[in-house]
Amino acid sequence: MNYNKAEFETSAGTSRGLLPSDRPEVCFSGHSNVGKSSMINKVFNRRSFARTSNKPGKTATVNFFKCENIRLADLPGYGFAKVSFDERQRWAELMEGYFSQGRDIRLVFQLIDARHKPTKDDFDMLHYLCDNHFPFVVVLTKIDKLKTKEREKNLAMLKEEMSFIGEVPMIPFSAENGEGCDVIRSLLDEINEEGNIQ
Ligand SMILES: Nc1nc2c(ncn2[C@@H]2O[C@H](COP(=O)(O)OP(=O)(O)OP(=O)(O)O)[C@@H](O)[C@H]2O)c(=O)[nH]1
Ligand SMILES: [Mg+2]
Repeated sequence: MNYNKAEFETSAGTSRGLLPSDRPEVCFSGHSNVGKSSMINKVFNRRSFARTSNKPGKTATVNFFKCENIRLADLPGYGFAKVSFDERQRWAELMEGYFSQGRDIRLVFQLIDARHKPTKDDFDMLHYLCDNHFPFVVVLTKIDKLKTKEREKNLAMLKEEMSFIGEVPMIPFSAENGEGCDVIRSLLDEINEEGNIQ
């Protein structure tokens, strides 16, 4: 896939604003601040294609991008405590809408911070993906922040904590130094080629 061909499509703040699902789609899910937008920027070689921030809760909308045959959805993060009740309701409506519309979701990139145990929200999301048979891979973000020893220890801990996902791949990733980018691109390339056949 030619990664330079990616372009921003639109942002949706409510489920009614979501684009119709008319092409193979991948999405980026995870806790607020885990690195979803940074990952998109790294994979697509852009500095601020998807907006990123130090402040959790930066992405409050579903942001759609397309590249050749596929569509990408940068999802707003979960687990951010300091938002109002109304804002949380809006988030829930948007995300429930996104996952229940029967969209042509070919792969969910489920991001988990490589430095910590998954949160309760992470576990809820992983169970949701398993129970509803969404195809997904786990991306372990911010791996550059771990020294070799810590890295080995954490990878073993994360494998153990998430053993219920079975054979689902866990991909160490860094938006800082690009580790794991090639694996992510080969997954995207495969889906892009599937999109060509139709
Ligand atoms: N060192 C390091 N920092 C990272 C990495 N990925 C993201 N960050 C930093 O983590 C912060 C949050 O990144 P975002 O990409 O905005 O996170 P997000 O998941 O999109 O967050 P929301 O939009 O709030 O859901 C930023 O300060 C990034 O620079 C990484 O792989 N390594
Ligand atoms: Mg974001």
